[in-house]
Amino acid sequence: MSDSATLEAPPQDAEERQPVTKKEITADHPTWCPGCGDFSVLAIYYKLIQKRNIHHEKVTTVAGIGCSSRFPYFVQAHGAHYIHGRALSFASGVSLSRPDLHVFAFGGDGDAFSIGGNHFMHTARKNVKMTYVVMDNFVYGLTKKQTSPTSPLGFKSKTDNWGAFDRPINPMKLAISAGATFVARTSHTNPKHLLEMMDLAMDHDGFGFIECLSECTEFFAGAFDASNPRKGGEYLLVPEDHDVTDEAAAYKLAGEDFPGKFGVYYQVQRPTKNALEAGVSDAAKAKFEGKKDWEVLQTTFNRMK
Ligand SMILES: Cc1ncc(C[n+]2csc(CCOP(=O)(O)OP(=O)(O)O)c2C)c(N)n1
Ligand code: SF4
Ligand SMILES: [Mg+2]
Repeated sequence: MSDSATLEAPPQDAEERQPVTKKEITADHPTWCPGCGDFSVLAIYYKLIQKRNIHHEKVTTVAGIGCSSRFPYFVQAHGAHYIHGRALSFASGVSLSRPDLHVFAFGGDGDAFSIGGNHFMHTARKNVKMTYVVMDNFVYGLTKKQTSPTSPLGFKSKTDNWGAFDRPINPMKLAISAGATFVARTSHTNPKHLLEMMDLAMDHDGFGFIECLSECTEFFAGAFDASNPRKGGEYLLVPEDHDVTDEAAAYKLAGEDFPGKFGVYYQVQRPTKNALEAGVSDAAKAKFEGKKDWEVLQTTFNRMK
């Protein structure tokens, strides 16, 4: 008898299993620079998975390319380190075909709003159920300091050594206007707040977007000091009387001068693409019930002949 045949199958009922431990969900050791804000975001992601007791086969971590996009390597679960800017298209496929999974996508400001800007807009408007955390460091970190779509005017980089001329995009305004149904802002310097935002986003039935300021200590050190009380700045929360269902109020909040406010700007319920298409995809799955993947592919190819 082979070894594999003697292995016991893991219990299927989550109730019977031991709570998820950090050891169980950590994979490779992160390779970021010392002090990089992404460490704190990853630590909070582990914490969230543990807090919510999501076993590894129930979570998917998808990312594009960039320092921040290295997340899937560090999580012992399903995941994909996908093409630069295309994380959301891959994550959408997973979300639509596997409603039993929690789909998390991570990335940087370049991945999300430059090469991936189009996918961001369309995933938001389609309201595909997932949580998307953008670690915004206002620079391309992995490729060693180029101007990103969120770099402030005058930022000197390898692509703008005279200082950036182009008006930066505002991720919060972009998300709200594109149709995201949960839009929040947080920072790596406030892990408690970051966990709170991720918890809320995870419970949201729709496309949940979080802009998380995450300092690139190597190429844009001090970028977020104005929001860090330890560096003489102020971490101001969204006022308690802010109505998260008021789109105009959310937009106004997003227009405040840097460092702005932190918290949930906008949250509404709108049918997800997942719910709207469930009937169509269930019918397609039923049609191919019992067939192997290659047989499904073969059927499709045969139709093209
Ligand atoms: C199609 C394609 N174009 C360009 C690149 C080069 N590239 C890799 S990461 C990156 C930008 C990374 O910046 P960001 O998304 O902000 O992530 P960070 O490293 O700052 O976390 C670029 C331009 C690539 N890998 N693939
Ligand atoms: S280059 Fe910047 S973003 Fe990349 S690991 Fe280093 S500090 Fe972090
Ligand atoms: Mg970046």
